[in-house]
Amino acid sequence: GNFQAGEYGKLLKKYCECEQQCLEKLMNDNLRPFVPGYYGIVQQNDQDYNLMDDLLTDFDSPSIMDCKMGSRTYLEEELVKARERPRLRKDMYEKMVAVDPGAPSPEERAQQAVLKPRYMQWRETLSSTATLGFRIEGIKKADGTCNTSFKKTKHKEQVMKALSDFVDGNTQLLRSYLQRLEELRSALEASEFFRTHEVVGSSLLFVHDASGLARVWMIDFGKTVPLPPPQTLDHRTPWAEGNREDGYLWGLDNLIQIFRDMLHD
Ligand code: 4IP
Ligand code: MN
Repeated sequence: GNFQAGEYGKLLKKYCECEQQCLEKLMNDNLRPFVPGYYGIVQQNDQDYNLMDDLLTDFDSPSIMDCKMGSRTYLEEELVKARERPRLRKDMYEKMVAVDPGAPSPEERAQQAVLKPRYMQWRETLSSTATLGFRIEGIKKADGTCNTSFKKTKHKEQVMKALSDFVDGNTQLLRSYLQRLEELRSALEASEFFRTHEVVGSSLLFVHDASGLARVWMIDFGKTVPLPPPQTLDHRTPWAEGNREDGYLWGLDNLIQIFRDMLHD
């Protein structure tokens, strides 16, 4: 996989230059408390890794949820590439028909393949990414149960049910998460890094345990790229090709509202 066990409390993640650049800059940004601590590149068996904090260390039998943020899950440059040199993806066609045999167009069916942006957009509209600006990717609970079947979790009510199941109906946990999400939003709105980067495919990692400790971190910066200066994003304006908006804060606003609604606040 992408990970190797590091020293105690640390994690080795397969090297990605883009992610390395981001983590380095984030160590000097006000978002630092919301990302894993980063300690540079290390080698093991001829493979490079980024060394970072293992966010689960302080938890006892943690429950974990991965939410992919933003209204777009592929980079604009991937769209350009797919137009200039279209690459037919049989693997993505297979993943598509496994979920919905009726999804491919007649042309896609004939070639038994789809282009990446088409697959990514289909995933976005099937899930809550397109309508809420985030989607649940997976939940692993303390009792060992693991759920990654959220591909069709699209409507607000479905999201609420998944969240409520994740916290086992514990409203104190919902409150702790809500507070942390609001702190994160304030930090994002003040962040120089965030203003100057297109943040795509990045997740929020939710972690809690029976002690009541609940945290949220930003993870996965493999598709987070700097904008050409002086361009900046507000992360709320709807995307139109060329504006590079990613809908990250729009999604976070919606997620926060859902937590509030669950608490009847
Ligand atoms: C995956 O689709 C995810 O979107 C991956 O994103 C993406 O990797 C894969 O693209 C795509 O096949 P499913 O989740 O439906 O399986 P993530 O890494 O954020 O999970 P990229 O490379 O875009 O980050 P390919 O091109 O790597 O297959
Ligand atoms: Mn991810």
